[in-house]
Amino acid sequence: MGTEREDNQQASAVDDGAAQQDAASIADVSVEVATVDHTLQKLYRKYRKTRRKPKGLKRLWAHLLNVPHLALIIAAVVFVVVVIVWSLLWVFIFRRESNSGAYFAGMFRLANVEFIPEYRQAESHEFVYMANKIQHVVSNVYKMSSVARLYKQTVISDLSNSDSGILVHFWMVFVVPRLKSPAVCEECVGVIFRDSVHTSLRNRTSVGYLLGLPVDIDSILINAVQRSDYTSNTAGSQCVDKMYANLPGVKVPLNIFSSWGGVSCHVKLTAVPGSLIRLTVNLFLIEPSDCVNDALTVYDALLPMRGRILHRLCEPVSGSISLVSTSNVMLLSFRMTKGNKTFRGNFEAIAAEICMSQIETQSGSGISAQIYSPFYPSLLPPQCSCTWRFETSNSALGVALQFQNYVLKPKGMKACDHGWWKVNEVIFCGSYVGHSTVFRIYDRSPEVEFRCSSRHAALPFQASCSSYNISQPCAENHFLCSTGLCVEKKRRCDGLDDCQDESDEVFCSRPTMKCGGNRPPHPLFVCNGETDCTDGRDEINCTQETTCSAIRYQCRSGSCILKKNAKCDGVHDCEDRSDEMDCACGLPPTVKKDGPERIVGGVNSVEGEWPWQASLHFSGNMYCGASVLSSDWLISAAHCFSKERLSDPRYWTAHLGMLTQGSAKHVAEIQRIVVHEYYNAYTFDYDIALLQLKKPWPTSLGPLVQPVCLPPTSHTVTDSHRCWVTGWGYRSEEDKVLPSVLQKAEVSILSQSDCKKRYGPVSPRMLCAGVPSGERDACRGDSGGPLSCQSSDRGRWFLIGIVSWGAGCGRPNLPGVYTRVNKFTSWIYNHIS
Ligand code: 4AZ
Repeated sequence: MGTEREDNQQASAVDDGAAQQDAASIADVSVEVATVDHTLQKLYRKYRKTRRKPKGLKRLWAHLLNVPHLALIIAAVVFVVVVIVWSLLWVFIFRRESNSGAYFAGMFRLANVEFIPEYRQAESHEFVYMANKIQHVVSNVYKMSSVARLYKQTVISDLSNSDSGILVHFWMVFVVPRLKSPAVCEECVGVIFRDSVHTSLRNRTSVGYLLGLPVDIDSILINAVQRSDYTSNTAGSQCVDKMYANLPGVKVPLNIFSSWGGVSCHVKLTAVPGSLIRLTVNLFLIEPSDCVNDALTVYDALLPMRGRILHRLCEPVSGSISLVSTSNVMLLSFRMTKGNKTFRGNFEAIAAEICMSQIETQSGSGISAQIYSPFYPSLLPPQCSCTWRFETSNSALGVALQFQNYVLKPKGMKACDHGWWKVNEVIFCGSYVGHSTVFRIYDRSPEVEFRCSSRHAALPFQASCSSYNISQPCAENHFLCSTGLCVEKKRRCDGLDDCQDESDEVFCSRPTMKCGGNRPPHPLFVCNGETDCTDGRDEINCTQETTCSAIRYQCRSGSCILKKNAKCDGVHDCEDRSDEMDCACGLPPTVKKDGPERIVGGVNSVEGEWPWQASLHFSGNMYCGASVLSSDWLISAAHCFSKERLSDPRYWTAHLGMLTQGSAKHVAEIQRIVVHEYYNAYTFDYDIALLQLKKPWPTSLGPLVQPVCLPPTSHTVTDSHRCWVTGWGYRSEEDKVLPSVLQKAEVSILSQSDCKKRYGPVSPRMLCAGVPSGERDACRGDSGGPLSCQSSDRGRWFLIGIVSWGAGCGRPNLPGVYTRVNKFTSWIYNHIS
C-alpha cells in the first residue's frame, strides 16, 4: 500500500496519459471531420481503452476526477440540490403564502334554549354536545354558500346565559388563495348567515330555525379579526382566563397579572343572567405607546370584536375609573409588549339602571336636584335610556339644567354621536365641551328623555337642576349668554370670553383707545406690547403683580403680571425669571431669502426658514402638516387622525427638516397620537392632536429642526405681528398636483366677530386668518400645519394657529380657520411634560 502522496502521483500519471490520448483524439477529430461515425467509433474505442487502464476503485476515482467529468458531476449535483431546495420552498413557504387565512369572530343568541351551568366548562360533555350541534349548523350554512370552497371551520368558543336563551360566541376560519379575488369580505360573511336565518323565519318573530336551532336574527354580529386574535384566544394560548360574578353587588378582585409573562392575555368575565358588569380599574401600569400593540381593550362581548369595543386604555391609570357593559359578559384583552404589567381592579354584577325619576324644582335660585348619566361616575355605556319628569311650582318658572362639561344643541342632519335628547318632543344632540353650560327649558313641567348614542363608552355627565323665571332668566344687571350662563352686564365687550362661547363679545364696536380721563384703557390695549396712548400709559407698570385672568401672564410661581406676551421676549418680567426659561424655540437660523417666485397665493420657502414645520405621511403619502414642539413631540390637527386607520400611529411618519418633499433630513416614526378628548368631527371644535415620536430627533439636526414657541394663554396677536401659514398643501381649490417645495403665505388675523360674520358659529377655540381677496390661504394638505406669528423683526416665532378648515381655498371673504393654540396651552403641557 503506497502513501497518499504516491497514490496522488500515480493518479496524476494516469491523468497525464489520458490527457495525452484525449488530445490525440481531438486532433483526429479535426482531420477526419467528414467521417463522423468512424471517428465516434474510434473515440469510443479509445475511451474504452483509457477506461480499462486504471485498475479497480482507484482507477475509477482517478477517472472521475478527470476535469470534464468533474464539471459534469458538479453540474448534476447542483441541479439536484436546486430542485430539492425549490421543492421544499414551494411546499413550506410559497404554498403556505399563497393561501392565507381569513378569521372572523361572531356571536348570536339562541332563543328559548335553557342554559345549564355545565355549558361554562368547555370540557364538559354538555358543552361539547351543544357546541358540535351549533358548529354543524353554522358549517352547513357556509358549505352551502358562495364561499363554500374557502370555508374551513367554525369553532364554538363560549356559551353564556343570556335573557331566556344562550349567547353563542364563535370563531370562523376561511382559507383564501392569495391571488384569488374577491377575498371573503366581512359584510358577505354576515349577510350569508343572516340570509339563512331570514329564509327560515316564520310568523313575525326574529327567531329563525336553522336545522332546528332557534337563532335570533337581531343578535347576529360577525367581525373580521386578526390571525393573532384567533391564535391568542383559542386552544393552546398561554393566557385565557374565565371569571364569574355569581352574586350581584359582590366585587370580584382582578389582580391577576403580576405574574403574567406573555404579550397577549384575555380575561372573560361573566355575571349572573340579567345583570350587567361594572369593571373598576384602580391601577393600571402601561408604557404609553401606540394604543395598538400596548393597550387594554375592553369588549362588550366575550371575543375581541371591533363592533363591540367598550373602551381602550393606553395610558397609565392611577385614580379609579369604571365602565359598564350592556349585557352580562365582558372581555378584557391585554396586549402589552413593553414594561411592567400591573393591573389592579375588580368587577361586579350590577342591575340595569332604571333611570326614570320625577323631580320637583323649588322656586328661588337654589339648586333643587341633580341628574346623573346612568351608572355615574362610571363611563356611559353605548346603550342606555333615561327619562326625567320635572315639575316647577308655577307656570312662570322653567327648568334650568347646568352641565359641567356638556352642551345640548338642536339636532341637525347628522346623527347624535354623544347622546340623544328629546325635550318636550324636540330632539337635541349632546356633545362634550371644556366649560359649563346651562340648558334652559321654557316649560314648567317638561319631560326630558336621554339615550346613550356613542359607539364606545363615553364620558359621564352630571347636571344641577333648578327653576328660573322664564320672563327674566338672569338676575338684575346680568346678561344671558348663548351657553345659558348669566354674566354681569359690565363684562360685555370687555375683551374676555365670560360666556365661554364669546356671546358676550359679539356685536361690540371695536374698542376705541381712550387715553384721557380717569378711566383705565380697555383691557385689550393694556400691556399688549404696543404703545397705544401717546403718553404711553397703557404700557406702564406691566410687570407689577396683579390678579390672574386669561389675559394676564402667569409666572411659574403662580403670580400674574399685566404684560400679555411676557414669554421668551428677552426681558425678565417675572420675579422668578420663569418667563425666560425654556426658550429654545422659534428662532430660525438666519436664512437667505429666495427671489419673489410667486406660486398661487404663496411663495417657495427657503431651507431652514420654518424649522418647526413637519410633513406627516400616512402609509407613505403626504397627508397633513405638523409643528415641532420639542425633541419628541409634534402638534397637529385632530381631524388628520379621526378615522379608524388614521388613528393608528404605525401608519404615520413625520418628515423633519425638509424643504422639498422627499429630501427630509430626518424621518421619524410615531409612537402615539393623542387626539383631544372633546374633538367634534362635525363642528371641528377642539381640532388639536399631539404626536409623540418613537425616538427624539438627533440634536445634530440643530438649525434645520427646531421647536416653535408655544404661546401662553395670555398671548395676544396685534396688528404689528407678522403671521405666515406654511405647508405642502394644494395651491388652489382646483389644483391636482401638490407642490414639492414648502410654500409660505403671509396672512392677517381677523377679529373673532369678523370671523363669525363670514362663517356664523365659530367656537372660541377657532381663529380666522387670511386676506380679503382670499388670494393667500391654506388648502387641503396643509391641515395640521402651523400658523406662525412673530412680534418683531428679530422676535421669536409663536405657534398661534393650526390649519383646521375653511370654505374652499382662496375664496374672497372666506378666510382659513385655524385652531386657536393659546386656548390649549395647559392641555398641551399636561401631555408633553
Ligand atoms: C382642508 O381640507 C382645508 N382654506 C384646510 C384649510 C382650508 C380649507 C380646507 C382653508 O384640509
